[in-house]
Amino acid sequence: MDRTFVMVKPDGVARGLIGEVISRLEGKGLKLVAARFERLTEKKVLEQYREHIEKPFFPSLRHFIESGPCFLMVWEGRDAVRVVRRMVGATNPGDAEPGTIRGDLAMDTGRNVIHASDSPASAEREIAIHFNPGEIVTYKRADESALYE
Ligand code: D4T
Repeated sequence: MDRTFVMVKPDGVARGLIGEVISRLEGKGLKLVAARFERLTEKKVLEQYREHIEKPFFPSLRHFIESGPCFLMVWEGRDAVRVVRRMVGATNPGDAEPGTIRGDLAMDTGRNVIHASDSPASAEREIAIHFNPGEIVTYKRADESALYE
């Protein structure tokens, strides 16, 4: 099983979309293995978005992410990184397919509700930024034998 890092951004928190996001991922069959509500420090935002630091949109992205609490999660499942990215949809919500989280619930690239890791290597890196190994729990979902062959 793979793990991926998912974050409801401050716009999603302010709009009351945490439950909707969790519900979609749970319904798909992914397993929530860690979660925390947190207002990210500047240090964590710089680590999280390190590949974007030189980009023109970074100052506004950073200001926005630091503007309010985020809901941080780790989800587990077969091919979890790819599956969640497909459920999240394109970065620009105007291009995101209907049925995706951004396609259904967002209007603007700078307010696109959710972040999800884009590769297994990013997932490992991002999970380590936000969670200690001890915060990630192991348990069985009762429906696992019905979800996987
Ligand atoms: P995240 O990283 O938030 O899951 O988004 P994506 O993986 O889909 O998109 P990204 O890394 O290219 O962008 C990171 C983050 O920056 C915001 N952003 C992006 C922005 O505010 N303006 C922009 O022009 C771009 C490209 C949105 C997502």
